[in-house]
Amino acid sequence: MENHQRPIILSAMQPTSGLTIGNYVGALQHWVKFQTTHICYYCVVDLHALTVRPNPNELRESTLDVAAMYIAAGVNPDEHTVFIQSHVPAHAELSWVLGAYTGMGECMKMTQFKEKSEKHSETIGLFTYPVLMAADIILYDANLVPVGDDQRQHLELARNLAERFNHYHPNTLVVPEPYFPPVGARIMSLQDPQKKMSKSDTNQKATIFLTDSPDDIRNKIRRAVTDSGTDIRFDKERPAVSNLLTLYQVATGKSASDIEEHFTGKGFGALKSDLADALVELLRPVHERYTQVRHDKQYLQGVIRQGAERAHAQANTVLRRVYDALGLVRLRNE
Ligand code: AQP
Repeated sequence: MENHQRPIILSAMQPTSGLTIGNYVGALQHWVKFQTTHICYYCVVDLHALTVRPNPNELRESTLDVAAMYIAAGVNPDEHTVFIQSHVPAHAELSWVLGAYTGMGECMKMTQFKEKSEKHSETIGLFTYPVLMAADIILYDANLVPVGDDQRQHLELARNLAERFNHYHPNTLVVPEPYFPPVGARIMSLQDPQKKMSKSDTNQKATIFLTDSPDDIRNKIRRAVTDSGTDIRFDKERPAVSNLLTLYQVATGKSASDIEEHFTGKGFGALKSDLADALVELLRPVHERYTQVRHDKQYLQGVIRQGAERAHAQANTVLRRVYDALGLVRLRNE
């Protein structure tokens, strides 16, 4: 196995549409922080998005939207690798190998498989999605995978598959560790606090997109559902208010106790108005950079071309190691 100086990170998002404040809080903002301590691979997983059969023109656009948003949020593509999954065929190849080590029951019990099968057709793509995700991670010898709480089961499978493969073929794969953020690991829908905020939610009022205008943000926060009762504090029994407070905590960086003190004696109107202001400020620089990057087609193409080359080199090293361990025959000059 290669001996890198810094530990390696792999994480990714699906270009099923533009990114949400949930994606930002649960993952993207942490990707940015890890850049000083890790070697980072940040991927746009377009092959995963195929599982919900997106419109081709929309997929083409949103793949570039998501790559541009990584950079706008602060990912540095000069020092780290920003790439598109379909540009590196090794993802699909390793996924096939790992499929031979995955039990049917392991995929069957995945919550996302059950939920998405209800919304879309029940397909082999949705069923084997977590195996492809394991391949995404394992291909880069990733030590750490920063993700939101909804990815807990998928990460567990990736770890199990790496360990199982190593049991049959010792010292071949790095077993990845998940990183779940201490605050905001699961941001909930603004319209139904029992449901995770999702970029593919059909109710536009439920989700704040990173590209939403300040007016849109203010409107969506104003219309967000609240719980019964009037006091404003973190409380598991009152998930709507807790969700708004969590967003406020992330946007301001204040402690939970300072926030509760700040809102003592105030009503939902004050919470919503302060939260909307804080989110608008949080996203203002992201908006500005996004507009620049997304419109600079040549720059973006350069980033993903360079990313594809770097990712390809790393992924092929690991894939070759796997093929050798499995006994697949090399061509003479390889
Ligand atoms: N609501 C959320 N709160 C915190 N983190 C979240 N993530 C997603 N939603 C939230 C994290 O964002 C990363 C990228 O997610 P993904 O693109 O792989 O797909 P997902 O988890 O299925 O996210 P969405 O937004 O719900 O997408 P769709 O609607 O396409 O299924 C992951 O780290 C995820 O945990």
